[in-house]
Amino acid sequence: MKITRVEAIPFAIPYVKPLKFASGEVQVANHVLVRVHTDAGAIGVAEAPPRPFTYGETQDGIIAVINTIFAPAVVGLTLLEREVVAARLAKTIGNPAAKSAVDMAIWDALGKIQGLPVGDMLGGFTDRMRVSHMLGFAEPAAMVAEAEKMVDTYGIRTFKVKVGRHPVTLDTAVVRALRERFGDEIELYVDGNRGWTAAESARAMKEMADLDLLFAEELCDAADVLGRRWLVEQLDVPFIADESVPTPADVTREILGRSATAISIKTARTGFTTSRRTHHLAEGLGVPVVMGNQIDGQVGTACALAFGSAFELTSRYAGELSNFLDMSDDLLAEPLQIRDGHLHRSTAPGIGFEIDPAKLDRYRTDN
Ligand code: MUC
Ligand code: MG
Repeated sequence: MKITRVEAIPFAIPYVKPLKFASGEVQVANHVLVRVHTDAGAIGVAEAPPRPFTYGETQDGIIAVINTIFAPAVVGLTLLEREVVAARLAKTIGNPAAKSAVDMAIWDALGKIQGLPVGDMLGGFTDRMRVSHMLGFAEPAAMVAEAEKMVDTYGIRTFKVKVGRHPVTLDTAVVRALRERFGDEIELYVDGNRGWTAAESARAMKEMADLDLLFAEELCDAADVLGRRWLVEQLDVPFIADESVPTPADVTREILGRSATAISIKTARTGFTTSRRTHHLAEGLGVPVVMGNQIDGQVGTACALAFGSAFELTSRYAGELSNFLDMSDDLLAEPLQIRDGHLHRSTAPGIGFEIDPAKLDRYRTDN
């Protein structure tokens, strides 16, 4: 069960509908497929999505850090030494998506060798998750039309609306239009990706006070320490920390500092090993968790689904598992299917997906 090689393969798959939000936009999934080879023959697979506007990583940077630092650090270890892997990767600062993909590919290889689904190895709480869909910036009518399509085609009934534009009424009008169109048929929450100040956020939340929001996420920057605490104190919905909590220590700081009252767990930035720590911490602190999406492809979504379905706390709310629907294609031999608002995780060993070799050949950019 020894790790013999780690590959980092760049690929590019265009989005049919780019996602736009306050901190950036994604037109093409320029991700990195990570493959961990073992002496048992099993190959573990995961993907790393570079998000320079969130964590500073780039596609080239992810490949470089894996090839030059992470691969030499883990080759020779066994798949059971995941804490040794974590300690060695932690010696390098940052690079959350690169570290997470290596970690999840190791779990995938271990599951394949053991003949066990990773979701069961992690906790096995349920076999499915409710899906929440993210609505990126557009005109109100287009955002309502997209939500209608998601309700009609996939049965999705939870929507996270991207906000953070100026004037704030651009966004509050969208949320109002969605509530008017669907009534209490849908759950709604908002994510500002730090686009507003604390005062703008407070004003927007007052304007939306009658719209029955489930959560508000990262409306203003956590670096505005007192402003954010002032904002969070006056809200009557949980305030989710997302990009401000890439590590368990950040979760502790934000929650105990009263700058957030809920957290987003993203396997794309904390893998399985650190996401498990973050989950236990959230449970101990008594804060709600939402499984977030780092604008993942289907590989990353299968990872989030495996983790989210493993625990009661991470599967209580709908998980953000649908961004892949906006991509023109993907790498899986059997695409993920959202039905009746749910994604069911595979019962296959490992994370539970197979890469289609022809698709990888088509989209990889290193050949
Ligand atoms: C989200 O929840 O913020 C947008 C930027 C990022 O890093 O993740 C996405 C979604
Ligand atoms: Mg967010």
